[in-house]
Parts: sequence; structure tokens; C-alpha cells
Amino acid sequence: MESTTTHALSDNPGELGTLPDKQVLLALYRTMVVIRRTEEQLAKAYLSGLIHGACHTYIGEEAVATGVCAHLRIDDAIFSTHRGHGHALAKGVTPRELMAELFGRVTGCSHGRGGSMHLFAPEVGLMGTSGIVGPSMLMAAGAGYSFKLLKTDRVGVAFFGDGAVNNGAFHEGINMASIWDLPVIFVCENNMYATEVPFASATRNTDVAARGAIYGLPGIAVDGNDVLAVWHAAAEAVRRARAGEGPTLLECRTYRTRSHSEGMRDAGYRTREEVDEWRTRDPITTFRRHVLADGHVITDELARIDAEVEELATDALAFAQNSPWPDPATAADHIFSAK
Ligand SMILES: Cc1ncc(C[n+]2csc(CCOP(=O)(O)OP(=O)(O)O)c2C)c(N)n1
Ligand SMILES: [Mg+2]
Repeated sequence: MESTTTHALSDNPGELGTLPDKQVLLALYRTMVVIRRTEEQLAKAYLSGLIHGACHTYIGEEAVATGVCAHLRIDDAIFSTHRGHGHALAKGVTPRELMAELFGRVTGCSHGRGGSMHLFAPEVGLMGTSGIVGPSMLMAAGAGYSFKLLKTDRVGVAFFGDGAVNNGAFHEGINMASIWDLPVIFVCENNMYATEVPFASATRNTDVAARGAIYGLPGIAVDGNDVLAVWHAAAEAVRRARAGEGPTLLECRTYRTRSHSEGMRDAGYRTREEVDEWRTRDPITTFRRHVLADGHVITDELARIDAEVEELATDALAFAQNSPWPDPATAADHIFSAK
């Protein structure tokens, strides 16, 4: 059985393979900007008291969901985390459906009953964000098992943070997927902290990709702020999974540039210098600079996307605010199965 650890980390975006064609480049850019603008609106709404419950933004990490989900079909299944808005949007939930859900409105993707950490949209393959750290790996393995039994080429994807890799679910989910060659991609979003706990103080070995070898599956580490690096690595992982060659562990090294959750303090566990340094590696501005410098796209094309997405996010906010609340008479609906 193949057992490799590859460290495809690079300072040079896109150097890891040939560039995808222009339509793909523009689509990657657009998805990242949709996530960024929607979440900026969400953060503002949260801080204005319009959203209740926790709101963990994905700002700074957009390249991961974007690069992975670009290879997925609507019938592939993703299993997300507490920091799941980016996964939802990249998989096909609309900004309107996401925003309305966080506003608790009936037009939200979970009809206003879920909020940020219970976003479900099975019609586009979003099988849930989750307030529990870790289970995405088990659920993706389960999805992969059923896709294999059904003899389809569908894939399951687990997103999880560095905070989940010392959880028993990591061992159980990855080991089972490996021994049964399940079509699963395990995507670790290593942003170096679990709330305020540095990853280096939670494990002696911070190399998550290296753990792949223990389970006999490829472990690939990429610069998670480089959407092209993620896109290339995910292309191979998804190809492998669809071809029946088994799972891949993909470690995307990235950073969240806002606090763990909106409204939480963001001091005492990391320095301002560290945050500023990562801001200079912002996935959107880095990608922009790279594709413009190489002449792959022109400023006007990106500006058109910026303007379109700005409108989309503003429209989503108005849509959420103007949508009705769920009818209190339906509060007990969907709790027990009618069957
Ligand atoms: C099983 C479980 N343990 C603890 C928590 C509390 N908790 C919520 S978020 C979080 C940190 C998660 O860190 P990580 O997995 O690295 O994701 P990140 O927030 O960095 O994206 C913790 C410990 C939880 N929600 N579930
Ligand atoms: Mg983390």
C-alpha cells in the first residue's frame, strides 16, 4: 500500500503545477471573495447584535474550502465544523440562504432552526456544520463507505481543525477509511490554534500530514493560503478517491485573522505581529497579485467579480433582515420522524 508524505509547501503560489484555465482561475477568485464579503457582513451584523449564538468566521482561510470544493460535484458530501460558513458557500449554499440562517429566518438553509453550527443543505451535499469538534472524520468515512457499497464514484470530504487531530475520531475515521480504501478526503485546516491553545502545546509533532504514513495513506501538506496549491493537491486526492484508490489526508496550513469567534477577545495567546504577518499572506490578495502579474487575467475581470459579489453580499443581508421568522406553531416540527 502506498504510504507517502509530501510537503508541497511553497512561497510561490501556483508553482506546484500548471495553472488551471482562466475560467477556473476566475471561479476560484469569485468563491474566495463570496466567502470573504459574506462573512464580513456576518461579522458586522453579529457585532451589531443582529445575530445570536456563536459566529466563527473563516476569514483568512478561504483558499482551503475553495480549492477543495472546486473539484466536487453536487452529489459529493462534505462534513464541516463549527467554522463552516466557507465550506457551505463553496459547496453551493447561497449567501442569502447562509445569511438568513444566521438571522434565524425561515428562508435560511436550515429554515432558521440551526444557525451557524447547524447548517444543512443536503441538496448541494452540505451534510452539516457541527458544534462538536471531530465527528466530521467519522461521518465522512461513513459516507465513503456507503458510496463504495452503492458502487458510485461519489466522494466524502471531512473538514476539521488542528484541534481535532488528537481526538479519537481522527484515528478511527482515518484508519477505517484506509483499510477499506474508502473514497474520502480528510482535510485538516491547521490554523495553529484551537481556540487559544497553540497546536505546538497540544502535540509533540505538529506535522499532521506525516501521520498519513502511520495509517498507510498519502499525507500531503500544502500552503493553505495558496488556493492553487490546495486546488492541485485536492485534484489528485479527489481523482484517487473516485478511482477507488482510497483516501488522502490533506493538511492545509493556514491562519484565521479574526478572533476565534465574533465578540471574543483576541489577545494574550498570539501576538499582533504574528497576525499582521499572516495578513500579508492573505489568500485573496496573494492570488490576485499572482494571476495579474502573470497576465492570466486582467484587472477588469477581477473588478467585475468584486462588484458583482459586493452586491450579492449586500442583497443577502437585506434578504435576511426582511425574511420572516419561523412560525412559533411549528417549533416542534422536524423533531420526530413521522415514519
Ligand atoms: C468535542 C469538543 N470538545 C471541545 C469543544 C470546544 N471547542 C469549540 S471550538 C474548539 C477549538 C477547535 O479548534 P480547531 O479544531 O483547531 O478549529 P479552529 O477553531 O481553529 O478552526 C474547541 C476546543 C467542542 N466544541 N467539542
Ligand atoms: Mg485550529
